[in-house]
Amino acid sequence: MNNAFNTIQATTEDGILTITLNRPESLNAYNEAMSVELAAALKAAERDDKIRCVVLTGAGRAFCSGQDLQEIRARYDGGGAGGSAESAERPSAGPRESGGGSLGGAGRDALDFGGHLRQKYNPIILKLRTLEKPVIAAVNGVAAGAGASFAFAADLRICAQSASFVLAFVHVGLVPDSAAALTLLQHVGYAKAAELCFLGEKLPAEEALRIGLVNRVVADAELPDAARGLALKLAALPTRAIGLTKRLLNRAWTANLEDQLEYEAFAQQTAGLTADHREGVLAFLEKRKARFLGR
Ligand code: T3D
Repeated sequence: MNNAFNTIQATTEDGILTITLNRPESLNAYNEAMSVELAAALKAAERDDKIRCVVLTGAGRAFCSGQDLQEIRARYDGGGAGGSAESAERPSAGPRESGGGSLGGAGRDALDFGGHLRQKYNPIILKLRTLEKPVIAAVNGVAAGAGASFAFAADLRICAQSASFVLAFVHVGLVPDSAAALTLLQHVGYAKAAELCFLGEKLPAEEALRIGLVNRVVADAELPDAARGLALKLAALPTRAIGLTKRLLNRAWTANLEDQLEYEAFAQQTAGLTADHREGVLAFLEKRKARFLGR
């Protein structure tokens, strides 16, 4: 994996791609450059058969503080990285304020929040959810706003004891995005999802574990090793079967029983033709440990 990145680090070892969001001075706030680099790293993960598990984590004391609010402020001034290429290039229609910070200073086209989500967030969430390899969020500290959404979109969440989640959108007058409302509903149900989104209060890791939002909580110092141990375990399993299982889990939210059963038949047909399926059966019968190759 090419690690010529500025806002993330990407390292591959033992079949595990570890992506570290790396803007610790802003608690790894998500900006234009990070969106491009994260998309590139995930695309590479998708294409590289040697990568059999992805770990997403943060540098410093946070996981990710969500959208870079400095970048949003730049939009008020008619500049910034938001929105479609078209709207970003078009000059602001409204009068400008020197010094910025006021909504009134921006033309409406510069404030293309919907376009910004479609371009910079939605493809990342789709990739995390549809990548046919397991994705672990190793939540090392606070995960706020879309930073929390990224963690919720991962398949598994392992947290440091001091980590927390803050659905911070409400504090800046925005709605949960990057599928947070959907994933939260899936993980914890309506009542808790509504409470977390409406109030935007900090949810500590232990409480997140209690309500089923995260899979494991470990001592802060143990997080890197614990995440690596889990990733190694997953990377040694039949990757194609796990990828197909991910498809089944994703479809199950909207499928009816007949559709799900039919899709399972397709998925099982595909899995049944993999080398790893054969290896699993033979290893069982020969009373030895299976050696899965991800094929
Ligand atoms: O179109 C669109 O783009 C819409 C998309 C929206 C998606 C979203 O994610 S909206 C939500 C954006 N995120 C937030 O509102 C969270 C803002 N941050 C916080 O609420 C707090 O920082 C935390 C709860 C995450 C952590 O609090 P704390 O007390 O541990 O740290 P702090 O002192 O607030 O922050 C430390 C530094 O990081 C500080 O900078 P400084 O003063 O040391 O120079 C702070 O300004 C900076 N920082 C934290 N979050 C962000 C940030 N800078 C830019 N953007 C941030 N999101």
